[in-house]
Amino acid sequence: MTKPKILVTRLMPPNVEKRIARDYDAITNPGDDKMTAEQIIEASDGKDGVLCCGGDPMNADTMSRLPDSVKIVSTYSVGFEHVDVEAARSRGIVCTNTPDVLNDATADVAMLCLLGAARRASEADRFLRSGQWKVWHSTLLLGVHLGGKRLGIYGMGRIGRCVAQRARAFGMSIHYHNRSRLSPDLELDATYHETPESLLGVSDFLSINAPSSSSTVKFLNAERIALMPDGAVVANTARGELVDDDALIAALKSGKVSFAGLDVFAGEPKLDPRYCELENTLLLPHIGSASDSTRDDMGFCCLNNMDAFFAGKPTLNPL
Ligand code: 8YV
Repeated sequence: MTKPKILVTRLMPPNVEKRIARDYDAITNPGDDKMTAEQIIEASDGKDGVLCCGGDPMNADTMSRLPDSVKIVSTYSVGFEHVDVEAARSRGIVCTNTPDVLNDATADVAMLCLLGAARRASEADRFLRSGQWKVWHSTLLLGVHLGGKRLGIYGMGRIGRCVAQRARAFGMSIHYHNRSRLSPDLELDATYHETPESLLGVSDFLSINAPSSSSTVKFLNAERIALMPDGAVVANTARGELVDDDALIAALKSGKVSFAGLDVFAGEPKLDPRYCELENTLLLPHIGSASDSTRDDMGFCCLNNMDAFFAGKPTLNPL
């Protein structure tokens, strides 16, 4: 049987590359440069499918210009704001993503952001490395305690619920806002807030876990930050676009927000340089899903979807 022909826009982890080489006739990207829309369209010539990554320009224009041979676009990400699913559908192209396999890894990094920011991990690391640690004293690098605090989770989907599970073990009480209230078996002891404003009013800590969409862009703006308890801690492992950077930076400077742990940035890999000048930020280069097994599982998830598609079966994670 001839192998399906696919384009893989970025270098994959070795275990994923091996499976691609075994089961597909693939053009891969050993140089690993981010491909432009033109390059993706050109390299898709004669291909049956495209395995793309978060941030690849799979917008309406690209979808409209992909060769007719392309029947499936499988993104190596759970977020799919870069994939114009409607434009794909209008051309009969099936799209899939990678839900679930990265819930735990991303929730771990959300806790890293909450805890690392509140306990000043990156500032403490810089302090030590730069030779400033001369003597212990009782008020050295005091942070904010998590236990007994209220954690507001904006977006109580699969990842948000994994954050809640971890935060309970830290002694935090869980509050959340979601498009709709969860069923009791998923909500557990968490308190539902019908509006983001109500949630922010009780968020000593805030974890942003909602997808990027027209209704969530700049969710965390100056008006909403003003509703938060003084000295709140903010973590974002979802998308940078959900934060109004001017507003958060002003709040970090005034102390309204005491600390922020950020794994994602609007326009990344570029970020607002003012974040780097602030001591009260912990900044990570979008490593939410970056554990060895998770990145393999994301690749396998894409390939499971493609395998099913090319076997004439329904895909597992259709968008
Ligand atoms: C990825 C992500 O690092 O899955 C997502 O939506 O944000 C991350 O897991 C990235 O998008 C990989 O393509």
